[in-house]
Amino acid sequence: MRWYKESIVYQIYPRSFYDSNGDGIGDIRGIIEKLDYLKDLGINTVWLSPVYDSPLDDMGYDIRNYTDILPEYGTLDDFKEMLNEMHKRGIKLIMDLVVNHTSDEHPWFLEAKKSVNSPYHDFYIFRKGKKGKKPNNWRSFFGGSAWEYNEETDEYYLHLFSRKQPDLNWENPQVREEVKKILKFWLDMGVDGFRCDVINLLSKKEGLPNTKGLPIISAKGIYIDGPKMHEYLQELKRDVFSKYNIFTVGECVLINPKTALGYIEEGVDELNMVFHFEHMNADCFYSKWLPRKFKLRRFKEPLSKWQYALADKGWNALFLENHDQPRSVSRFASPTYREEAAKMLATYIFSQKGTPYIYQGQEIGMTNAHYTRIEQFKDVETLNMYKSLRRFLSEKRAMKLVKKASRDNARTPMQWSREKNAGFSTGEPWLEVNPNYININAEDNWFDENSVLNYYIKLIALRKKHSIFVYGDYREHYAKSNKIAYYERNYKGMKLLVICNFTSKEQHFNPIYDLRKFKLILNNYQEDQNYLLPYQAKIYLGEY
Ligand code: ISL
Ligand code: CA
Repeated sequence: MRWYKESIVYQIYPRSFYDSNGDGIGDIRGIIEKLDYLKDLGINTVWLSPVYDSPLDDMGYDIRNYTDILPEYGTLDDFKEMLNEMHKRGIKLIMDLVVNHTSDEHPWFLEAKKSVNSPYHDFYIFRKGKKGKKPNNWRSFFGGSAWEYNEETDEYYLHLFSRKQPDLNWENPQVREEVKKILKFWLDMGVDGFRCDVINLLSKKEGLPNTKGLPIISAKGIYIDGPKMHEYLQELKRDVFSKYNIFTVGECVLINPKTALGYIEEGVDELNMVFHFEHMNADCFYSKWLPRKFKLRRFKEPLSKWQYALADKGWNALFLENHDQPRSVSRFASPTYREEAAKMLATYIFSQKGTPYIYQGQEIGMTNAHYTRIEQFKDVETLNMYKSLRRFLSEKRAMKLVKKASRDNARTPMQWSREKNAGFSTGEPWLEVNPNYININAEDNWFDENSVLNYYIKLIALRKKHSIFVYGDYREHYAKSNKIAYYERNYKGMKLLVICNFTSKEQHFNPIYDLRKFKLILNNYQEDQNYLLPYQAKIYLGEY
């Protein structure tokens, strides 16, 4: 059974989820305490962002030891207990697999950088500079050159992310063997799969040629979806993945459906599904750092394109948020209608065909951070970008961009209750809590029957009850509308209609079908007229 199709995933960013011991840092025992909350929400899979030993330059996406837990998060025994408690509740666990790079404090790198004769030197990508210049023109995703000088060997090493995240050399078979050992370590413990971090960056084109054109975008075929991607993934599948009944989702930078099918098409199954980011450009040009006004068509078009392209061939991963993206209600809707919009956005995205991913706090409609000073931000990308932006922008303008785009928008502590620090911690939180927790928190949501949380609970329950949500095929209406989103799903003589208003005005539209023949199974308002209220969302089910 392809169980991943019936998964409903909840992403936990452990540092900001729940602190069990008052040190201001979320931890594994904190997750254990909140498992009943997740069970009540109705999710059946957790994706856990990294809890491995790490110096935290990139908050855990820089791993120092792949088979141990960072002490501030807990111990391996805590981890095993958490896994066991999840399984008892029917919740599967997928881990974050970060193997494009390690931390520069990983023992392999500490050895590698000492000498060209070190057995670990070839675990990483070292190159001589060219006439005092960097080996090539590649740029880091976090700004600046992707090369850092290493004095001991008089070479540069490649880091597509921060300089504390040296890229592994996947050409080296020993690296691949080590990765397989890591995978087996966790899978043999009972872990149910992996979210594979920037997986389509593993293969770098031979000779590491310069990119020509816009940075990063022009890296397709060079270090994005490079020439040996299939070889590497096939090897992992053959030696590890195929031996377990697991779930894999690859995070893929700048990917299109055709390339994605190369990895995920049923029968190929190198990965079960991928995350693409095309709809994340609905309010920016290619990158969050180049914002523009949100436009519904720019949101719907890529999502529909993926729905049609994958249809019966592959499987979609559906998401609005993660730990790298600003909060969806702050980006895609008006703050006046925060609750209506949070429910509407959930209806729109999670009723499509694919596996839904809810990022912690999204289910109560959490918003972007309130920060106004750069000192309040902790994320390495944010701080690097701020420094670069300040070279040509005033402090005010740079801050405006940072406020909009920072990854810390998603990383403020989970808002559990009206208690001090939103009930996240009794100590000083590692990252400031958003003061709007007085109005936005899980406890109040729980007791309010019309809350965002209770809407998510209903939506998830419907998905479990009617298999049309999972298996129905997808057909879009009003594709060109910048105001409403409307699509249908069809399965075994049933039809589902999903109709959403993305504006703060009433919208009149032709419903296409005779709605009297359908049952309204979900509505984010009490009222039900023959037009749509601001940010209204409705789902109808009927035989057809
Ligand atoms: O977050 C981004 C831009 O703000 C993306 O470019 C992001 O860096 C990219 O999607 C890769 O993300 C993943 O790998 C990074 C890590 O920092 C992210 O948290 C992770 O999701 C490096 O491991
Ligand atoms: Ca703690």
